[in-house]
Amino acid sequence: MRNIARKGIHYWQKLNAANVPAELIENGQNRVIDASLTLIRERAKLKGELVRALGGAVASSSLLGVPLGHNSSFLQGPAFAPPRIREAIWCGSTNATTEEGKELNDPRVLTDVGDVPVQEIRDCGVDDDRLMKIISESVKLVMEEAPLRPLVLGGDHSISFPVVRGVSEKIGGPVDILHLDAHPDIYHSFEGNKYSHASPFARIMEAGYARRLLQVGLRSITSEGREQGKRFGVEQYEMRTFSRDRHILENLKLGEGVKGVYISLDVDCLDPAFAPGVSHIEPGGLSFRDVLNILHNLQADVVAADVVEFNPQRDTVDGMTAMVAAKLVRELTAKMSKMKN
Ligand SMILES: [Mn+2]
Repeated sequence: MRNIARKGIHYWQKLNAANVPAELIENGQNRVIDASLTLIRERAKLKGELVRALGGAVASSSLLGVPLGHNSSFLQGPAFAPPRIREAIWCGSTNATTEEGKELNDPRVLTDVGDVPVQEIRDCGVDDDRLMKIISESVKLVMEEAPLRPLVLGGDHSISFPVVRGVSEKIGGPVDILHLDAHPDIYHSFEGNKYSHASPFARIMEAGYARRLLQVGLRSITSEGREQGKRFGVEQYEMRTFSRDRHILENLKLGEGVKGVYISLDVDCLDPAFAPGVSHIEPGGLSFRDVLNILHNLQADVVAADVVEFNPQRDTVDGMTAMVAAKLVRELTAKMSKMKN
């Protein structure tokens, strides 16, 4: 399972394949990529048409899975998260109403456009520069179908860079980002990988895709993490001062002067007591209610969001963290989706 990155024909050059024309591989890759984007485009189109025909929605969440785990520095299990989260969203043990009363089985509140077929694309030898572009493109295809707004299911945290890039390019300017995480994920690069799950916010900030970046829940931060934070003007809220900062964080107003707000939710922002199914267990985190208080009280026009780093291979046998990740998705859905008054 840990070797999913090495399946397929990534290393076909090493196979003494000099006689295989590069064109043959390239044409095949193009066909697979076209087919992948076509499926997302057509599903988004249908869901957009349905929501518009029903009428009344000004913003509507649509799930987009990005089952990618190979940019993790430790475990790759987040690649298997999207189907587990979907299963938990619709689990019969609870109802389909969010805490503030939105009905998830109303397509004007929540639809699903499926997954970017990450493993299938990588299996064809497509590299990360191109894969990241496909992810950005998929996000734009969802946004093309207003009032749909992408709610992305990771995947490791590396996906936030291409997702935010897609969002920013589509709305034509930077977003404000609320990022909940034990880690700042802002290393210039990690173990030589600029797309590492420890680096998405360095890529986002250097490209100017975010105006403000607020990081909340931090408790595993190195001196490089702090320096990079200063360099990019990041507002870093650490857990050690959470009791002091609580009042600010539970009364946030974001997005004034920009075209939208993005929320990136790493499941490990939560204390492992609430969410054991993550790759990087880091004690001393937020409670589930802390996170909900921050989200519920946030004043913002949330244009897109992600929930990342849930690792089903580390979950309890009864899938407790899957339910936790699913509830984060449900409450984010409620935050994003809006009906006409
Ligand atoms: Mn993290």
